[in-house]
Amino acid sequence: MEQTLSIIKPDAVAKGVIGKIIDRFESNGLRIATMKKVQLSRADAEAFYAVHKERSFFGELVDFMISGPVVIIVLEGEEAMAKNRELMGATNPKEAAAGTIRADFAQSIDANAVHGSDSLENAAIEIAFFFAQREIN
Ligand code: IDP
Ligand code: MG
Repeated sequence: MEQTLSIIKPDAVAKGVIGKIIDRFESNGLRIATMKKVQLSRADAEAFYAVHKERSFFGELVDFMISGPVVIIVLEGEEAMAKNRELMGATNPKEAAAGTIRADFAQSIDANAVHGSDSLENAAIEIAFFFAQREIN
């Protein structure tokens, strides 16, 4: 069993598609191990996306991630990390395969509905960034 981190980003929360996105996970064999809806601080967003701090879009990304509440989810299941990335679709929704979360719910490369850990190593780091072990079940 693997665990991975998903974030339903402010655009998708504002659109009212939290339930529709969670349904994609549960319908595809991913279990919700824990979740919470939070407003990230600027410091939270900068720390979470620190790997991207040299990228040209870092400032925009942080501004976007704190523009409204997000839903942070630990997904669990067989090959959860790769399965979640597959369900998400490509970073740019215009390039995302039909039927993926980003193709169906996202408009642009910055407001792209969901985050998903990109490796098991990063999944463990990202889960620990947001949750204490006792909150995960
Ligand atoms: P991922 O979310 O598919 O893993 P990453 O390359 O890790 O994509 O980028 C992190 C996030 O940064 C993306 O989800 C998107 O919100 C934002 N982003 C990536 N590339 C661009 C860009 O070229 N312009 C604006 N935002 C971007
Ligand atoms: Mg990424």
